[in-house]
Amino acid sequence: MSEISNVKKIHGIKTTDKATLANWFKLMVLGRALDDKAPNYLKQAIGWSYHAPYAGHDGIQLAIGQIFEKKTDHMFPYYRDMLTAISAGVSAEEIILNGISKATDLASGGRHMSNHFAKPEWNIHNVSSCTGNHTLHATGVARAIKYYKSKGVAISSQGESSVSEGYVYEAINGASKEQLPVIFVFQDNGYGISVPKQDQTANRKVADNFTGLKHLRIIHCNGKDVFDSMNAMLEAKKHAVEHSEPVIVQANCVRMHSHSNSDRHELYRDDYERNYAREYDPLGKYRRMLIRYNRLSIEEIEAIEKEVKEMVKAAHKLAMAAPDPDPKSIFDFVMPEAYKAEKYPNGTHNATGEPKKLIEALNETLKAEFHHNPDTFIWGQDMANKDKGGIFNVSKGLQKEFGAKRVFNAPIAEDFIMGTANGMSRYNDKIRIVVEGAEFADYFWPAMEQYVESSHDYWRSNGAFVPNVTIRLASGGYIGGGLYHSQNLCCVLQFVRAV
Ligand SMILES: Cc1ncc(C[n+]2csc(CCOP(=O)(O)OP(=O)(O)O)c2C)c(N)n1
Repeated sequence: MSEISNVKKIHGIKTTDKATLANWFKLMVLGRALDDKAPNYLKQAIGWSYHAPYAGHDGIQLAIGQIFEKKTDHMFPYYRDMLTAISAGVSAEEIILNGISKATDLASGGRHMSNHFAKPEWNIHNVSSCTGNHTLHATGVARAIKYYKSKGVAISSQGESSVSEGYVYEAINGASKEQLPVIFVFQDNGYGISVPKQDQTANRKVADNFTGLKHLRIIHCNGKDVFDSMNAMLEAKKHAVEHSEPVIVQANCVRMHSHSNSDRHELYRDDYERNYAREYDPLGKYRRMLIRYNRLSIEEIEAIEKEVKEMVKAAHKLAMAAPDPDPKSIFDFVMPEAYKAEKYPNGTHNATGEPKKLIEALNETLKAEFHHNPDTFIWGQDMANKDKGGIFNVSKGLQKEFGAKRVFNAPIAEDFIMGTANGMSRYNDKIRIVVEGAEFADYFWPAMEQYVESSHDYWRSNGAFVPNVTIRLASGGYIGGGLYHSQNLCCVLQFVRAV
């Protein structure tokens, strides 16, 4: 068992301070009160149609929220991260507004699935339900954090099973290659819905799958224990910031309840296992420790519990009175206004009066825009190679002129190319990104996941975020290399639709 004085300092506050310990307890009690109350909204047909209870993940979630600094960090919580959001400062009312899909829900104005927490103004980002794909966004925004020399970190959080997704590997490989300050938290509760983790990967701790990557620190902790989790997250942040390196935090948790309200874990977990998970209850353990080590008296603890009850009641009342989304607003924020191509009107002919080739025009426009806007970036496969200028010559001379930090090769990982563009453009509104989405248009398929994701960010965030990304794809040029070097992607997309 961890010692109560184990955590030294958090943002200059000694955590053995009674006030800090009491505040942690209050946040944990508040989180649980909402976690336990959420299913009632569905039973009463009010909303909260999706709820994934976090009970059993309390230590690590409290710690993620506590180390998050809204001025400098960027956070990507997953659907089970209710306490993470509360610990970061999201209020009880805001959690309920999200749960019951009100118009004033901060994450999406009630558009997104419930239990997907966000607060854009604090850089707590709205993530999709496509589990774990925000690892790419966290990596992308960490690229901006590093480029602009901010002191922050990006924090991505997910369960251990979704680490099986290829894009998670792409994100961690890319973060290690670029040495980016991003923390990947794996909250390991042993299951992906009903699938035990031994069906996901051979290692018992999925973080061990990444031990061979350079510039990557891996920290293991007990995600059920507040102090061990705080130590782990503090160390992770310190390391990521001081060394500009990614860190994986593998946090061992238990899932005290079913995966979600549409799952029944008694169908695949026996009584013994369910009791074992319940007995681990991190909140109960923390409460007992506070009393045993004389940090808070029973009376003080009960006063906090009473105060939280009142807070939840008041939050419920306010959230219930909040407006529902207007059905007429459903078509708002489907597509941002189309860009008007009027900035460079006179470039259709070269100096000798000949019409310009498309490749020349693209190359010149890119250069003009890179001069005009210092917050412009481009990356892709095989496009930043001295005098070669990419396989189609479009990027010729760009890296030489604008440097390797703004113009660079990406790994052969199309989803990474797209996903980190989406992520980096979250850093601020000035950033403009061009990606060569694939070496030939036909190879864009692996990036479809992030392409689709990016296409609904605007709607899903209720207009709060649109990725400022231009995708350039070359199709039909040079060789006639069926099946994969001469297809026009638009035709293929049409074909798929026709089927
Ligand atoms: C890409 C994708 N595939 C499948 C799903 C359906 N799904 C939702 S949660 C989940 C299990 C994820 O388990 P884990 O990552 O361990 O997180 P936990 O829910 O246990 O916290 C699955 C398969 C999804 N949301 N996204």
